Amino acid sequence: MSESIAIGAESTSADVVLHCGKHFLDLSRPRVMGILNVTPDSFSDGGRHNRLDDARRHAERLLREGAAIIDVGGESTRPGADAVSLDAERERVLPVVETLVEEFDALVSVDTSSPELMSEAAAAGAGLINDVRSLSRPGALEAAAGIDLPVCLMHMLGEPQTMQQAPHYDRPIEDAVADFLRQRIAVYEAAGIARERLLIDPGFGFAKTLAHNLRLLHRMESLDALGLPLLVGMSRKSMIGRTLGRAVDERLPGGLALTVMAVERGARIVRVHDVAPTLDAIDMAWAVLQERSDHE
Ligand code: 8Y4
Repeated sequence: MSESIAIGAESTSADVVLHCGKHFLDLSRPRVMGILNVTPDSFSDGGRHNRLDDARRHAERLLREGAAIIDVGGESTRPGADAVSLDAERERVLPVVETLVEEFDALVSVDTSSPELMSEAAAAGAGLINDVRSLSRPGALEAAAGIDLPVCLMHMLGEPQTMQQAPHYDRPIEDAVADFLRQRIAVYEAAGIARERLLIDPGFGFAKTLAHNLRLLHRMESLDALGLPLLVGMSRKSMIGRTLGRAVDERLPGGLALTVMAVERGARIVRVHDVAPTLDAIDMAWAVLQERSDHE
């Protein structure tokens, strides 16, 4: 019988356990983050109670299908979407965070750029901060530093409203993204946010052309060099729509292919709409990848 000897982990970000408030998130294998939009363009617009009811029902399904995290967002970051006031965002997001924490004991991630909402969501029991603007709003760094939760640091240039107006990089996209993340990590650390609290995300679809997005996924292993757990969000995005010529509701198979490629390149959290099929794709890919780490 041949012996397999476990040698040190190949990836520096492997075997991390993130401390997310009262939850521990074991990233020794890839996990699924389920998307819960509470924007007016999602679900019913039949007032507060219906909205909360719809959010609760959808979250229950995401959790039942195996999501480890629920990402709750109240601002649409689609190019061209209207800016949302703090009051409107707060009123959409906070009741949902409270409900998911109280009723389901869920690990909730709050998708916001607002420092006030970060603090309030943390007080309501959220376990992770997901800011696509990487704490660039005034007061956001300080707010996040004052909250003892992990923070996802995502690459984007400019604002969601305008970021897709001819994005251009003078260097290979993966180098530009890695440098941006490196610089931001230094800023975060200087502000008192420990490296151990950080996740990194290449920001697929944010200030990137189709060619940028495809290349960035292909070269994503170069971001692993930063030694932090990698989160990716590609679910239903236009990189699938443009490549395959598919409408938003026809992008799942394309998304599953991207998920498998991301997991193979080190992704430890995949942010998606379709949890059950994504988890199957991840579990299948992961089973094959065990052969790599066991026998190298
Ligand atoms: C169809 C459906 C077309 C959704 C586009 C979209 C990311 C993220 C978003 C991401 C992290 C989106 C909040 C954009 N994307 N957070 N948030 N990473 N960390 N667009 O890639 O889903 S919103």
